[in-house]
Amino acid sequence: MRITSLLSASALALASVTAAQAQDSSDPIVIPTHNWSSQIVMSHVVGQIFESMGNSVEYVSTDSQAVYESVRLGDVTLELEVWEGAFGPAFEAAMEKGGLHDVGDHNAVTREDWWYPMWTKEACPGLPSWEALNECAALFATPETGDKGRFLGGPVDWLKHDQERVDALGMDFVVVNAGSASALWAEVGSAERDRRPVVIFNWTPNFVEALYPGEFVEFPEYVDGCKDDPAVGPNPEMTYDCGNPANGYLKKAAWDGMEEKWPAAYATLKNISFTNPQIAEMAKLVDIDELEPEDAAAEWLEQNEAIWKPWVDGGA
Ligand code: TMO
Repeated sequence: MRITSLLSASALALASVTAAQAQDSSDPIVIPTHNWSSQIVMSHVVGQIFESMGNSVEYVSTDSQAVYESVRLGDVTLELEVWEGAFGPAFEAAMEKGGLHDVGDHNAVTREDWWYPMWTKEACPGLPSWEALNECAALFATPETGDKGRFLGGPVDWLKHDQERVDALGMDFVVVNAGSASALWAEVGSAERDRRPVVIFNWTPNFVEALYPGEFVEFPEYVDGCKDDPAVGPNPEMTYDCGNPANGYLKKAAWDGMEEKWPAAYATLKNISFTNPQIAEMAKLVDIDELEPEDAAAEWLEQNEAIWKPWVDGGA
């Protein structure tokens, strides 16, 4: 009798501790959005998951490099797409200062680099080697770039250091930065009509792979140090003489204070893991199907309950 009541008393105490821990703050969880579609849709997918758990959520559109400083300071709560190629250095620098941490990887392999639609290779058959691309530079010349080839890079905040790479490898190319991701897709679309050779910045997972067969240019392989140590890579005097990682990570990051303030949402965030096809699908819902990001997220959640519901139920 005594043992039973003792047991149930401690079971009760345990239950109430668990309940107290699972109580999330009513303050909004602040989720940053950037300038490419999968990240915006994924942010709304996760935001709507948090709302389904009773949390309140606020979205802020932010610079994709400066966001790591904002997460570190707790001004925004988390970041859902930390791409190794574009954001690895900013993420790692912020972690060294302290205030944010790695909440684990998505089940995805990423690559971000110079890319061409397949018809380009008919005009420049030595592709995908970067040396072959460079020998074909004149094929990519435009009035804007004179006798050099034009490489259409992404918006500047993705900080790809393309010009440094062109300089370090002695390439006959001029880097032009697109104002938006959609300007990249417009370039491929207009080149398709007369099968004009183009080389642009692209990445995977993305919707593009379903629409245009293509390949990444093969640069000298990425190795640690090539972005900051001149001695590393084929040019002993310059940095950035390599491609981006061909098997890059895609991580989630959170403000260190998130777990204490929103323990249930944090537990769910830890469980969240999207795959390459799921991420490409999120981009497709906006870039091909032309849904608004909120609606794309709602649609994704409706079609994929079996994937995300266990992240919530198993989350506490
Ligand atoms: C960061 N991005 C996926 C656009 O390369």
